[in-house]
Amino acid sequence: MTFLYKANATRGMEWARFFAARAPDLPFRLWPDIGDPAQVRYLAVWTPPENIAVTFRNLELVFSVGAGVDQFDFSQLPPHVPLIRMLEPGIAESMVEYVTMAVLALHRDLLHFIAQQREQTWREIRITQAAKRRVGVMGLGLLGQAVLERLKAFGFPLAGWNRSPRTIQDVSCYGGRQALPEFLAQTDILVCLLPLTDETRGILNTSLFEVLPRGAQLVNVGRGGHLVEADLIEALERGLLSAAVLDVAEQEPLPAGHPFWSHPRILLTPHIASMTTPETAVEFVLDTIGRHRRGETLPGRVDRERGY
Ligand code: NDP
Ligand code: OXD
Repeated sequence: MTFLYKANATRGMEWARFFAARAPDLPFRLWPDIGDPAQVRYLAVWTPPENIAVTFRNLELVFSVGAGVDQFDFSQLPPHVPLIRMLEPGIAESMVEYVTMAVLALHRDLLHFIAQQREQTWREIRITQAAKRRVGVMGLGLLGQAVLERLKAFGFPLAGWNRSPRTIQDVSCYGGRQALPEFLAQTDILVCLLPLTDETRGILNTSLFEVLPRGAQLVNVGRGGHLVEADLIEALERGLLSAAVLDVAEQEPLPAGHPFWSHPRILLTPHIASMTTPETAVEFVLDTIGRHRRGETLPGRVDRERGY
């Protein structure tokens, strides 16, 4: 019986160390050293291997090493094998830091000041009070809620939009598609923390940007597929949006020559908003394996119908 890991190799070595310490009886293998595939009961992956069901015929659990699962083709996974997304605290902590950084950078016009510094221009821009900058988060799951909780400290008026209704103290919550325009119309900085599904693909597009207050700003930390990239460029040109912070792109790494590389109103990072922490990830994975063996419910189990 083995545990197979297929993701970032350097972090995989750390997983191996924590496995050896915490679960010495469960052999841990790093891709591509898969050993006997019939022995693989547990698989943790970022990009899934091909023919999972045929190659690993005795699989019991598949883990995503990230919080998102859109990289999986669910039809390739045996229906009886639970797919578990990563629920370890390191992901939320680093996401909270990143979104706080992005919202504050946009709120305090950082992109303007970077450009001014390059031009050796010393010019002030009036400060907008946090109380007058409305921040709205799309997706009130684990990460969206954690982000909103931290943003409360700055005094921004906060709102959130979600598929099903939510109640969060000091946050105006909007539920369902019909409530989206009302949510957008009062959002100056829009943060996307949705999962990528058939319903959310391309949601950040021209018609959405047109409902935001003119000159609104965008933070996309969900997935590149949420954003229609050409629509963002056009929205920046038309002044519908004034700036964007993007951590994700439709194609990663971003191809050479892509307009995002050099756009003065876009701050781009290479999908680093948050990262799974090996130590706590191993804790989570081992806890889940224990629960599975005892026939208990599995936190993080993906609902394949919903797509997340
Ligand atoms: P969760 O599953 O906890 O939350 C997702 C939330 O989105 C839920 O509240 C859900 O609503 C809501 N939602 C789903 N579909 C829709 C829809 N069609 N319309 C409105 N709301 C919807 O996920 P997490 O918060 O843990 O993660 C969110 C995403 O963040 C991940 O899927 C991943 O894509 C991205 N991510 C990006 C990282 C990065 O480094 N850039 C790192 C980690 C995650 P409901 O309550 O009804 O289920
Ligand atoms: C994740 C990610 O989904 O890193 O965890 O994007």
